[in-house]
Amino acid sequence: MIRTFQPHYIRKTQLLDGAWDFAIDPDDVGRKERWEQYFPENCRKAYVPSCWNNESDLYEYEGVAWYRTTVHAGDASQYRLAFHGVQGSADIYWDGDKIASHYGGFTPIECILSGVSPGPHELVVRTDSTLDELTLPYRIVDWFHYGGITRSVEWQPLADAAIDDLRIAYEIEEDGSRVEAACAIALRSFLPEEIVVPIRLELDGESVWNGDAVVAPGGSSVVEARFTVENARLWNVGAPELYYVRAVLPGDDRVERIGFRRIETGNKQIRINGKPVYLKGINRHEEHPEWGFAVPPKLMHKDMDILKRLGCNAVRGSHYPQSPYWLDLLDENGIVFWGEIPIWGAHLPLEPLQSPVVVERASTMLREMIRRDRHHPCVIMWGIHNEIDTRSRIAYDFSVPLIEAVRSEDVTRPIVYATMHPDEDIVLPLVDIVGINKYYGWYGGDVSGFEGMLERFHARMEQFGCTDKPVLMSEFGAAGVFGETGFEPRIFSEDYQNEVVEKALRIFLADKNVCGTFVWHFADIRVNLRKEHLQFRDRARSFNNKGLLNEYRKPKTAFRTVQAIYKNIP
Ligand code: ADA
Repeated sequence: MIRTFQPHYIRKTQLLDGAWDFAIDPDDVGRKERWEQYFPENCRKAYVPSCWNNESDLYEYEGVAWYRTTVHAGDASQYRLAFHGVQGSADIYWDGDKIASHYGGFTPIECILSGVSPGPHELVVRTDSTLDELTLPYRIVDWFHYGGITRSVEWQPLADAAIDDLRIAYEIEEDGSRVEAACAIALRSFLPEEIVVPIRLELDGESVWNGDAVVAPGGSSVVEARFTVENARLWNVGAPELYYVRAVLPGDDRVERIGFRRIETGNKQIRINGKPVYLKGINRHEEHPEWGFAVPPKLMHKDMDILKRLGCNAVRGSHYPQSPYWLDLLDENGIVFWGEIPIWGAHLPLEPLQSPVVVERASTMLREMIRRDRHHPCVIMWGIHNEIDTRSRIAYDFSVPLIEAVRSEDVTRPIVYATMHPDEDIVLPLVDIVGINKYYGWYGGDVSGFEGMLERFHARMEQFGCTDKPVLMSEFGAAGVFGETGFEPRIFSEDYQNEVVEKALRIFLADKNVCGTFVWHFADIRVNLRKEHLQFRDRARSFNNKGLLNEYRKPKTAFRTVQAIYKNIP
């Protein structure tokens, strides 16, 4: 399942999920020679979607792999093929021809095929999960960066006139609930003659706009449709009011779900629909020891249930775009989300930030994430990077094009990043919200260090003229190995973790200039302890053990403490 709701009532969707032929290719032979020759001898089966690093013999494999399946086309002669997550570099081949290349892993790859004959066709994917100096993330990173086709693959026959995109923008009248919406409906025709396509737009099943589009032979066209919602029910934290917008053509349709709400920042607050909200948050990697990044919907429901028990109203999608299904669940439960891309900087030198390749990859990823997620009301801010060396001019210059990329797609949401250098950061003025990652009690001294750090940071914000900007504690915590308890709070015990998290939360809550906290982390995650990753040798069991839950979602002592604190915050 890609979404929690049905995105089409007319257009048929088939998921190409299942057992595909699979072969790893450590020497990249398939690229240099013909993959057709290479494939059959080495072939085994892999389930799509999944991560190969969850197979015991490929536990640590990083590199190239090939996938192959047969797709049976029906009567239609044009199709949409969409990959919702292929890790790293991906090349897609259809009957031997390369039809798409993509870099990323967490945003979709869409191919439109025309002139398709009925019957079987060969679909091949080459993917390369190698991390290096110029990849996102950089080669040293504090999670396990799994390889594979990690999200579902969609196959849809298209009508002769089909919907390419439905984009909804809206404004809410100041102090009111009247919503003015403008939709851009992008159409595509596969016919050799000019056509006039009648279009209907529905809001929750009621027709709100009708019109026609003239589409040139084999061309495309964008139509604007406007409608007004009087007395709109606004979406908010804990008030998940949602609307379904559906564009309908004679042979095709598309449903987008939206929630209307206004986000503002200022006076050190984040306001939704004019009211300040205190973010009771958690960082969440989309990861599990059995599924890697390919977390199934059932587990997402469980994660959601746990978050609600914890009393959370906010999630940071650390550190990459998370599944649309997860964002749908957040929309439906009135929980806000910080979306970000995998620029993880704690061990990232400055050189890659100066590379045009990295800037281009990051900007593209931001744009793709925003295009995919723009209608989710839960998303209230876009994160451009995490813990890069924001003491440097290079980091400043690197941030500028990323901010431009975000602004070119979305001017309605604030931009944020997480700093690990609160005392020396110079990038602060560029963004709307600043997150601080600090680990007093774990790295860098006693937990009481947070008090002085925050005092200095607020002074620094004033010095930079950022007096109005909201400040979040975007990461803090300590490792506690599940089941490790005793009478004294020994380092690495649940007791110690509990003590650090509790003291930290109390300090942040007492600080009027902090408008939210994101505990690091939701659940323990696998990390990469290969020999070049010596800096992570304190990760017992090959896990980052700072989860409030262990990797199988069993609560540690700190879970109950955070729960008691979060549930007490109005
Ligand atoms: C950083 C980083 C996290 C994690 C954490 C830790 O702040 O952003 O991804 O690595 O530190 O556990 O040290």
